[in-house]
Amino acid sequence: MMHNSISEPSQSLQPESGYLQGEGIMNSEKRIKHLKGVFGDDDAFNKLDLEKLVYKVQAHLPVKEGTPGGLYFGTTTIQPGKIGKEYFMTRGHFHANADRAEYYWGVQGDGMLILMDSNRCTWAERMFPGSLHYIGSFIAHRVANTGKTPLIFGACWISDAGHNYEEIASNGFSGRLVEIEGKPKLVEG
Ligand code: PAN
Ligand code: ZN
Repeated sequence: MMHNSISEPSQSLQPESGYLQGEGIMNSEKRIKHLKGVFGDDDAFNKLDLEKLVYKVQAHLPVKEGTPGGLYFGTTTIQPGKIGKEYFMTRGHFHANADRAEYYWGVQGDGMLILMDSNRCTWAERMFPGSLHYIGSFIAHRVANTGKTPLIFGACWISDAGHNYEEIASNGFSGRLVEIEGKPKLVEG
């Protein structure tokens, strides 16, 4: 049987800004106060305004978390800034089902996708408008804003991926992205 109906989509995505609008879009924010222990320089961290916004996430989560076969879609915006020498960045995570992959892509601004495998080997890929990043199985991922304007990136991940934040909260990444002589550099620690 055919349904003779043409409808408008329930959600929309502004291509320039990654902004999501419509039914059931989830919004969350991470301020300095939510990011204790994420950055290496505690003295610099403690001097900052606890309410300062570091990043926000918009997401469309059309199926219940953990459903096999579904997809999630999100936009993350990271403000420009540093804590000590380290750029503002996301907490970073492995997926709870660690073999679940994800795509990230750059929308606006300049950044770095920091990746770490299960042997704690860390590397980074430059992010820019139009850059495309396939984050394979068993790879922890976080993004730093290395520019002077907001860094916006898109993400698409599997609805039964889940998030394991504990591993990174306990052991961190093996490398940190810091600014040295005005340029981003990955250093031990
Ligand atoms: C992204 C991230 C988002 C925020 O949607 O969840 O960029 O980063 P944290 O979750 O590390 O705070 C994603 O990777 N989803 O799986
Ligand atoms: Zn992820």
